Amino acid sequence: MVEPGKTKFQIDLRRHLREVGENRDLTRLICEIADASKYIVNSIRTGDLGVAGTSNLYGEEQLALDVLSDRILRKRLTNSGVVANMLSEETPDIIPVSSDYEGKYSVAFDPLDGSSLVDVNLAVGTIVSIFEGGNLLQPGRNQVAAMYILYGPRNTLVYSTGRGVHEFAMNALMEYTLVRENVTMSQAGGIYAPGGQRNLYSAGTEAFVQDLEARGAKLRYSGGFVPDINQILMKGKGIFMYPHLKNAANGKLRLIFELNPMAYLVEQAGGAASTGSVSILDLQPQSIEDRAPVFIGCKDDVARAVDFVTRMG
Ligand code: FDP
Repeated sequence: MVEPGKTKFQIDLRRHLREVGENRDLTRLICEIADASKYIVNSIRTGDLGVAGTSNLYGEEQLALDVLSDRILRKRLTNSGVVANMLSEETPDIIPVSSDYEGKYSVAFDPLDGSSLVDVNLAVGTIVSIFEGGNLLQPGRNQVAAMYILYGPRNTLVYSTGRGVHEFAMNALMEYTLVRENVTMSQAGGIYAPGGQRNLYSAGTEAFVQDLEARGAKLRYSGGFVPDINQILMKGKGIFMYPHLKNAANGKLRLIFELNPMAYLVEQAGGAASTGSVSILDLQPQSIEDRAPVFIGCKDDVARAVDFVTRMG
């Protein structure tokens, strides 16, 4: 895909999408989201610390960063001309953009996941799930694309349209240029990122974690879903979990906004994502609010988690 004589760093996102043969409208949609992220980056760099209701130098009320990020994305998507419906983690209802679904896409997004980490300067991210047509309440397996943007020491964008998983980094001109093509995961790995309070783990999850530790797996957990998944995906090894808890049968993470897009990307890279019994991408959402427990990462690690949970709960 990279032309002889050209380094990978010269390929920007739009060109990459063209070269992998993506259609014009999906290319446009993904590039609009990438453009919107530049403004989110600026808001994170210069904005308030996520405290709604505070005022800036000029006495104007400032918006919490997650609310601001939501507005930025919504505006771009509304004006893109290729969106039928949108759904934001920030709002409880589907937002109709166009009644003509023909050739259009519907987009679910978490504009600023991990926003509670902004004030302590840890990495956060934007997560996006894309379907063809107008229906956003369908199994994640029907997604035609998924992506996230990680706002960390570097800003990176990872996308898949079902033709591999590709990583881009934002350069000094705020353009996304290709870093890695066709990211793949190994069968098993030595990292685990465990969400949720451990004393609330079920017997099966606790036994699984003890098994990981006995095998020498290292704890690598930031508390932000995007950086935690990015670590596992880019290192190509390990498992992230936010399991069913004694006081929360469905864990914490949201199916439509968080789990579906990440499961799509991880599966595209050769990994797996399961609730402990069912593949995340096969879940039929019942409502926008759905949550699900998740074990996501290397195939063998996820299979071992499923085995423990099946046997011990
Ligand atoms: P946050 O509440 O900071 O927005 O779903 C959001 C999320 O963060 C994920 O990014 C993270 O993986 C998880 O919640 C952390 O959950 P805990 O509050 O249980 O630590």
